[in-house]
Amino acid sequence: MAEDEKVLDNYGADDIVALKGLEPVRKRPGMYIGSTGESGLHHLVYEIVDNSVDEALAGYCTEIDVSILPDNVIRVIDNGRGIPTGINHTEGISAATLVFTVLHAGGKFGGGGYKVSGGLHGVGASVVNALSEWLEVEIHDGKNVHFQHFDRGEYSEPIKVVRDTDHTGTQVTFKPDGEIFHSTVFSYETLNERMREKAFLNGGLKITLHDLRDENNIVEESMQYDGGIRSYIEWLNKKRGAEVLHPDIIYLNGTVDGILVEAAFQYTTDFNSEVFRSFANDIHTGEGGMHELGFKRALSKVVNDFAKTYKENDKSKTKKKPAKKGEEEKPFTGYSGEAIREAINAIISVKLPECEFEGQTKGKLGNPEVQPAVYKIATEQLTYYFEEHPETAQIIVNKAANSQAARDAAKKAMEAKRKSIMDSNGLPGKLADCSESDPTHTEIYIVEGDSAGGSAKEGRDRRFQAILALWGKMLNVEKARVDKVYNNEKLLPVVKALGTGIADEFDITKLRYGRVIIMADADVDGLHIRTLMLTFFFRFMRPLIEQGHVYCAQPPLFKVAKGKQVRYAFSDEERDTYIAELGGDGGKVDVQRYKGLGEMDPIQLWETTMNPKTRTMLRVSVEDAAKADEILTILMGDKVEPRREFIEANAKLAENLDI
Ligand code: TTJ
Repeated sequence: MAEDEKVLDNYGADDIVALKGLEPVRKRPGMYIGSTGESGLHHLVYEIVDNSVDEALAGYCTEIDVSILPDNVIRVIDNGRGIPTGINHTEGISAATLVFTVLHAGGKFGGGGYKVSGGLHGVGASVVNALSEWLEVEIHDGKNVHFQHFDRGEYSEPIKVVRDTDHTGTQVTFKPDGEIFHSTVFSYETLNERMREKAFLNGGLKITLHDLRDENNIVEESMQYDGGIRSYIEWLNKKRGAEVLHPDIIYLNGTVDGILVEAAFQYTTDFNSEVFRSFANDIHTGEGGMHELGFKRALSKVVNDFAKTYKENDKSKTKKKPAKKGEEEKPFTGYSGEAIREAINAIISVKLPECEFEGQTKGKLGNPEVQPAVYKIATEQLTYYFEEHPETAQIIVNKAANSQAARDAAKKAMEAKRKSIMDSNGLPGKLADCSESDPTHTEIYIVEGDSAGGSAKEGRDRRFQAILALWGKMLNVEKARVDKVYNNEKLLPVVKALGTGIADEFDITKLRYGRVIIMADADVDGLHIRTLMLTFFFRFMRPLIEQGHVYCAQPPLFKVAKGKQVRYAFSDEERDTYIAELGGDGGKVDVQRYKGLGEMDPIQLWETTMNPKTRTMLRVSVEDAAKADEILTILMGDKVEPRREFIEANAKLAENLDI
């Protein structure tokens, strides 16, 4: 008994040391786990699980069990060798106790091998201990169960044997500290996603996740993927609903200078996407880095080498047919990396003794030695794979050729489009500019359609009125994304003509016209273009609206005439008034309905819509533009409910809009 007390006293002294060592963690938790929000909370679990994954990587652990217990207590169990419990000679206390009480103690044990723990924040079990209201560890060494309890990182009793056992493994149970975390409620989904990723990245390892918080609704899933990252590719393709371009998933792996490299990829038929998912020591590197770079270089090299060989073989076969003059083939310089990667779905995973993470979000692998390591393994094995599977190689090379051709064609078309839109002054070719240049006097009419543009051009006062006719395919308002709209052939000339630039670069002092007037038909198409233009101004040139520069022209709907007497009506009521007025003496009154601006001759257009002395114009307010933005968003958006509500509320408009 006395001896026990003595031991206890010794540990009492260590107790203070342990607390001191972990004090900074409780003082500034964000420094160690990134945040004290959701992400930091879940990080605690990963930090503990990673220790078991390390044991699995060392080849001694095959199963990890993670449970969310009632009251949001977490329990992690593995079937590894168990944390060593013996006395550490330098420190004079149990190695297991050190793991939970000394910062970065994890690295001191079991040197060598690959460690996924000590990654992004690199903190280990002691940080979890410091940030837990309580934590308990049970170590099974095949004979005895060793147990220790901690409160906020402190212990008052040493690790001790509590019972017998016939197996080995480690179990850690902890309750995150409500004094530290904003919320201590775990998300099953978040943990499930991360555990699945771990299971894919460590093929064969079985991870089971249980949610035992609600006894009436127990949730549990076991994740084990013998195919590792190959299974990951398969799973991702299935989840995306992507069709594959070739049946086999290409897999490579190897080790160079202690760097373990694994990559798996498969092409899909989704030609707008290039998916790269990379990891370093199981940590997702969202910003890529040296491993991605090495892989991409290798892929380009091998695909282009094969493409060249195919072309040479092809040429030697068709030698007898000499190329026509002027059609001489250029030497093959290779497909671009982008063309080669189009439609790829790839995962790259490296494991190395120590990762350096850099970049904005520390999501980029910086270790320079990783690039040549990945490059070497990937070029060698991919070359071998292509030789062994010529059909797959051919599919991939053909896809690269097609992607390159499509890119070249698109580039050419873009270049031609740009040239046709802009003339030599950098102004849109379709702009009929005015002769004055003082923006306090000038105005620009943005007109939909060539015929209306023609009338406006003829009818205007060319001294201060400029006309920009928009042409090209009517934008599909429902489908067009506004960010894409910017590059649209309809809107680019507007940006250029106004001279202000957009978004962050918007500069009102560069505005070339004091009044920007949208002149569109009073029909559905006109409504489309107005909504789109206003949304565009609202999002990208808001000060233009705020400062009152934007107007909508009001073309008349009817022409009411009797002989030389002419009235223009802007509504049904007005039309009827004029009919009564002109027809008062019984003569024949002619009523013409304008279906579009194009139906008006230049003089009529000037008189009714463009002459500052006689026209009516509506100045667009920020509220008007915001409304347009809202309508466009609802019509384009993928949320069904607001769209249906909107359409129901605006049944008439919806009918007209044909949606
Ligand atoms: C270290 O090298 C000697 C044999 O045991 C190795 C070891 O520490 N294995 C180990 C640690 N397996 N599992 C853990 C572990 C498990 C959990 C849940 C938590 C922690 C901190 C460690």
